[in-house]
Amino acid sequence: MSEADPRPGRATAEARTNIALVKYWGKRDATLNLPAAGSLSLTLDGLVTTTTVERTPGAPDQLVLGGEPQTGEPLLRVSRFLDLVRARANTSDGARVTSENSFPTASGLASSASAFAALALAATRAFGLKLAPSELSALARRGSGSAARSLFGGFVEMRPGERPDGADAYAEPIADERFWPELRMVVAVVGGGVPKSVPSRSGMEHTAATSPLYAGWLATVASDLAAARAAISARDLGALGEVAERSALAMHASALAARPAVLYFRGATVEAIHAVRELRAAGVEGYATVDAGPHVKVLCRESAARVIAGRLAEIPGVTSTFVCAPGAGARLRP
Ligand code: 2P0
Repeated sequence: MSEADPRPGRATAEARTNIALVKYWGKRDATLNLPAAGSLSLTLDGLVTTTTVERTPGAPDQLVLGGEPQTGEPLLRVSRFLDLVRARANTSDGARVTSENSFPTASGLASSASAFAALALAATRAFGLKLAPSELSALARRGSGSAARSLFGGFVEMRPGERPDGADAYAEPIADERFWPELRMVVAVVGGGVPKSVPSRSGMEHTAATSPLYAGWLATVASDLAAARAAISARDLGALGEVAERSALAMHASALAARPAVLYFRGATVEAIHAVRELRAAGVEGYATVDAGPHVKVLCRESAARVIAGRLAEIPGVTSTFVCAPGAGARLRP
């Protein structure tokens, strides 16, 4: 996070999305949004949310997303988040929040991670607060669990914490975006026009409440985190990729066993995972991960990214592909 000092009462921040290599799936406290276990992610370049927060004393909160004024649930969620900032800043001022994504919302990649990370940074500054990185991350977590990670660049680990108040549940950087510069994430967007999937928040709650495999999923996290940390420090793509692929598939296995099942895969999702494994067997090294939607993301080196993206683009149902490098953490903009 940079130290630029914006005009008082107004601040603009940008944040990038992140993809978890060891997934977050389930909470220990829904009110404070405390995760049941840790997670570990890579922040991506290219998928950027830019958010401006302007204090509007005496006026209600307003939210404009991509030029469109918002009402209902999106505005309420932002307003509830701003309440946390107002309580800390000891004010009742409203705010006008204007947010833009650098990527098309219709791509299905719009992310609460970059959104709440940018909002946390811009809102605290607009309201005159200067929080330590861990405090800012814990605050962003209240908006969205994955947002706690997007405050930092490169590899980031989320600590689930133990305290009931969540003060120790925040993310910390492990290695920044320059640590492993040849690393890439190929993103294969599956299905323009596919019906909207179950939001991750309700998908994880339902899985934790009903899946007989949920305990088994949780039992994988601690050892996967340790293996991922070791693989990162050794810059060992094979070891890190294996962890990423198995963590994603174990998360989805727990969701598939929920009653009724939470099924995020489309046909093209499965075909893309097969293609990644076949390419790998043929010497083109990549490892697949899938979040709460149908898209497939492939961890690989820059030297393999074009071949992997080209192969995935051939799969019917894959509507676009692009390649992301490791990205920087959230920062204020002048
Ligand atoms: C992750 N996901 O680790 C996992 C894997 C989706 C699948 O974090 O309820 O939107 O706002 O804390 O952050 C998405 O969950 O959930 C997510 P909330 P969030 O990236």
